Amino acid sequence: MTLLPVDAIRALADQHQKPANVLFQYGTAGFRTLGSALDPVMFRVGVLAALRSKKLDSKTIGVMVTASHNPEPDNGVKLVDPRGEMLEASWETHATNVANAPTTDALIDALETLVKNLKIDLSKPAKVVYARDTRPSGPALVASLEDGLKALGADARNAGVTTTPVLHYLVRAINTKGTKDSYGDDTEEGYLEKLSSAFKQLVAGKPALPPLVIDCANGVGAIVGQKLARHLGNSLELQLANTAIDTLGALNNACGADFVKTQQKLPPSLASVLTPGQRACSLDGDADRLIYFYLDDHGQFHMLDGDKIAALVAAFVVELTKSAGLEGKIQVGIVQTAYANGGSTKYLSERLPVKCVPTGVKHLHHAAEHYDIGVYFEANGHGTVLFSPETLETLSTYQPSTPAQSTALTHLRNLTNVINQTVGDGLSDMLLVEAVLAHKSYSGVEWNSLYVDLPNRLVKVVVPDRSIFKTEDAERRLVSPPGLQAKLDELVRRYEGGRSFVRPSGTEDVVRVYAEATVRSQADELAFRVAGLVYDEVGGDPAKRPSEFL
Ligand code: G16
Repeated sequence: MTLLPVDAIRALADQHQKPANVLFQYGTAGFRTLGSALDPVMFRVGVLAALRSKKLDSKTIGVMVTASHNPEPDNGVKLVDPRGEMLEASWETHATNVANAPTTDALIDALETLVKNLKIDLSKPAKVVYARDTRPSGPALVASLEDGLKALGADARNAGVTTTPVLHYLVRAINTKGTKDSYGDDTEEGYLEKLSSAFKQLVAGKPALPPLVIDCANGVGAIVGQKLARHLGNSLELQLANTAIDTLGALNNACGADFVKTQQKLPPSLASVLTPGQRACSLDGDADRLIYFYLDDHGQFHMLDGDKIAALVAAFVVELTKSAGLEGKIQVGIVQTAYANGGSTKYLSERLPVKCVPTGVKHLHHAAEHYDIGVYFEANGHGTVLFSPETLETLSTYQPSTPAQSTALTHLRNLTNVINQTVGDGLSDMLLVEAVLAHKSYSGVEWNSLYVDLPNRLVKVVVPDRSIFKTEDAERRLVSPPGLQAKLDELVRRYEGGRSFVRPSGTEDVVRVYAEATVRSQADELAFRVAGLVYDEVGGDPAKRPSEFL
């Protein structure tokens, strides 16, 4: 029987010791905190990734070193399962336990318990592929991760500096190589080729759209976006902005998808770039989110967020299934979270089945798998479209009876290739949106007019311990602290079209407050009043009470 290589683990673990009094948590998208605190976590994630691969019969596991939308001093790490999806939930608990083992001895005990309880066959080889974004703390953290992989003797492949969605793609491509489910060539180049050739076929014969401005958040999207632009040639002209990946402090700073979504305004750096009517979009730091926007003739800013993307894409997919003669055979459904704008939920649920799940791509992804074609988007621009295996089979074997049906079927097949079905992908989603706009001859104005957003406001409240906030009903109601939800209900009742909820963030050390109402000033006021309630509940310093509008 093969045993854990305890001596190798001990020797390397001693170089990555966990400080006392720090607690790590595998949250919404893995471990996320200050990059300077993550060294011991990285080592342990390396060991864990190797064990996960052994457990899954030597399938390749992915590790992504990124803190996505967070500010530059933060970093993070998440594990990717063999089909390119997020780590199975039960292993999140194992990851948290292993990360918090206080000493090397305790770590070895925790690993031995895990191997025993999960019956992991240690004689199996371990295969891991990893990548990082452009954060300055990335190289040192990758070195710690490599120590963890080395301790278990894993066969490790470094995919370098690339986007999170490319890493997800690589994991699935590696694990399906040479099978009937082959996902594409297992390189970044293979990813770019797959997406761009599907896009070119989708827009063939359509008038070229005017150039698209992409705010790359000064992150890795600038690198991969540049390569994508070359692959696209003249099928779509990309104008990359915010590409300063080497400027300290620039990442996600006053730019990027999170800035645009939360501030609901143009990144100041684009003020001199964007012309009225021109389409633009923002990626986030690792290019897994996408938010569109444009300025109208009066210079007024208009945002097209994840909800608007879902509405645009779902309508197109439904239209194509009808035109292909597949109506009734393929059911399209939508998955949203509590952050979905009330306007979008009303619009979509009048047309299609809509499900609401807790925040986090992993929750949306699993819910979307229950539909034949599942369109899932968080309002923050994180999402994708999933085609079930049966739907893919139908699309490949279906015999159209008219030329119109045949054309629609070809478009659907191309959509399955332009879309990164492993995870939300800013660049892939951008090609998807551009293809739909080209087909519909829509500018941002027509797209925006699908439905009207209710005014809304998102506020962060810093609290000493966010773990006291617990929710139910897909995070729409608080169960703890006791009594707070009743106060919230009472407040919300006073606002026309009012809706608000409170939840602890899984990626930042804050509690998030969302509010919407029929009128802008009321949405703002409601958000800040609810934030005030949260603040008082935890006994916050009255001098620092959230008070922007009160
Ligand atoms: C991550 C998750 C998203 C989630 C976001 C915010 O995004 O992948 O699903 O919406 O965090 O989560 P929370 O409100 O719990 O902090 P990203 O782009 O940072 O990876």
